Amino acid sequence: MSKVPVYVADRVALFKDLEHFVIEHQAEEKKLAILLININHFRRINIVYGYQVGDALLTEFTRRLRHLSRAEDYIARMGNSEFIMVLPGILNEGHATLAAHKLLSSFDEPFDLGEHKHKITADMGIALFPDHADNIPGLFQKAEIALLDARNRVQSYSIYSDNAEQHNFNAWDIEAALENALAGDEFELFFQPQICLQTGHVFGAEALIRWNNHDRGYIRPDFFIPVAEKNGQIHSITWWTINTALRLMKDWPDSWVPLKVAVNLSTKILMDPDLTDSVNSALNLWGVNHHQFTLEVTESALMDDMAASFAVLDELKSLGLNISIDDFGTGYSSMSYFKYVPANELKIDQSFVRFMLESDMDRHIVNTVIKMAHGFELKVVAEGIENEETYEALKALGCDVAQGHYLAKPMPQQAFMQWLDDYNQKKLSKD
Ligand code: G
Ligand code: G
Ligand code: MN
Repeated sequence: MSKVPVYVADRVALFKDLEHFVIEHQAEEKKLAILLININHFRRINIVYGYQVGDALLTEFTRRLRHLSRAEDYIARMGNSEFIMVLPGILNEGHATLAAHKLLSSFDEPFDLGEHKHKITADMGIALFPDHADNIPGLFQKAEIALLDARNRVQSYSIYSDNAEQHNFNAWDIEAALENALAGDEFELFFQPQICLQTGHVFGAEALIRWNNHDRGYIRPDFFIPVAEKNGQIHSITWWTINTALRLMKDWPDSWVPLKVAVNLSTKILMDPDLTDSVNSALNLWGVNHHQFTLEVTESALMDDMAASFAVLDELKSLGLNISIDDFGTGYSSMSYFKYVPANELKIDQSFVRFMLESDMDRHIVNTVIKMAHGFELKVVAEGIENEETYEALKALGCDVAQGHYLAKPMPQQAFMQWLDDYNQKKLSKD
């Protein structure tokens, strides 16, 4: 068995080592591509299985990279889960794209890690010489920007472009833009449907904020929510989300059961002394039944200050609204206190659901969480369901509620109402 590739510890030496590529390419018409590749959620593999299995994954990962590369390509490990590939002598950008596709699709096949099978995903940023920079450090910088851009997309690779640089928020005053977003009416609320797995009825929807900035288009919440949490704007954004969700759900047509709406609550808001009163007032203002409103709190938010957060959730729950523990399974919390958690619902993190058919471990985790949650009389929501097989598997495991691209992506109010109508029609004709 080959050894785990060691890091390139000395970046200066690496850059020097790669300089000859640039010199050779200066003389010819050909291009040079730098690929920066990162294995997603690698740390979790080390945590769940241990380093030995993590190392086996790195070894197999490197083998796949080598298997698809040419003799003249250069491969090195840059960090814990980050690799670079240098592809000399390519003719155009299309060749780099082709290589990216080939590499990424080689990860579709689950990794055989001794007793376990595990499916991974990776992101890739690509920069080209001489198009994007005329020296090695410059190319690496552009590849980093492209990698950041790739993380921000559905497609998991990105070639550097000035457009990608717009996602480099160091170069953009996102805080100032965010200050203007509410007044400028730049926020939109999308809804992603949730279905009762056992009956097929619509359960409700998760409300998800979208920021459509006048200058830069859609900016993902992963980017701007942390900024808003730091500068305090998360408060006004949360109240906008809650009030908009309640206002819009008043227009939803009747379904089999009164539909629920779920809103994500930032950790920063959970400790707001006015939280309970404000939520209560908003529900009364819009005339929405407390049982139809759900607040999603991440598992890690609860861990920060368990006693305090449990007290707040207790108060909210006693008002009659629903509490859902979001991203469950990623917070490494201990099982022992779960009998005390003031919640109605657990949402299994999508990273476990996504590959539960390919990964024995993920399926095992999902099954265990469902059993445990039911033991504590909590409903279980699975999100990140992308195909029918996963939907059926979850149904067979006794999971309660389903959410994911297989059913529908998050969408604006009008599209959501249309979707509801279509879904209910289809269901009627099937029953
Ligand atoms: O919708 P999307 O997959 O892009 O969401 C990315 C992250 O942003 C998710 O973790 C989601 O919970 C969070 N998010 C989406 N809308 C809101 C919101 O209105 N408030 C808060 N605090 N987080 C949100
Ligand atoms: O962190 P939180 O669980 O709130 O994140 C919810 C986000 O997950 C939603 O904004 C939605 O865009 C995303 N999501 C939901 N279902 C799927 C899915 O099936 N596939 C992918 N890739 N994302 C999903
Ligand atoms: Mn959520």
